[in-house]
Amino acid sequence: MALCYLGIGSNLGNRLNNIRSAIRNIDQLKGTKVLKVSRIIETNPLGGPKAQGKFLNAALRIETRILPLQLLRELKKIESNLGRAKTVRNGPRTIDLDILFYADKIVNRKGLKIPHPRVFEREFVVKPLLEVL
Ligand code: PH2
Ligand code: MG
Ligand code: MG
Repeated sequence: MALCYLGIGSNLGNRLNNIRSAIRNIDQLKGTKVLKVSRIIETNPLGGPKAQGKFLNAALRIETRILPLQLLRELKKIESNLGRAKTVRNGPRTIDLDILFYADKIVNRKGLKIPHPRVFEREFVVKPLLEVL
């Protein structure tokens, strides 16, 4: 089992439902358990198009047997099941699921960097993360 920390964000559609559904879906992944859920906070959008709406953000501590690259794939499946469409970088999204930390692993691939490279620059990530450490 690996301890792993995830960041969640949503600023499209029913943001609260999106986040709750994502958490339920993550908990239902094989060999995976959600151990702790942060409070859900509303945050101003950072980057992306000027006019996009505010985000709800949260963080999770999970334990999982799924390895990092497969976990990324599973999270992308959940994102797309919840209706996330491809959009512009940092643009509005129904749901965004990011791996922040995965045990003590360092991953440096094109599609996956762990720890998440911008964890410590982003208050909307750090604040919820501190609640679930
Ligand atoms: N995610 C981004 C870009 N900007 N801003 C907020 N407030 N919350 C986010 O989750 C967020 C963002 C890219 O993933
Ligand atoms: Mg993100
Ligand atoms: Mg993402």
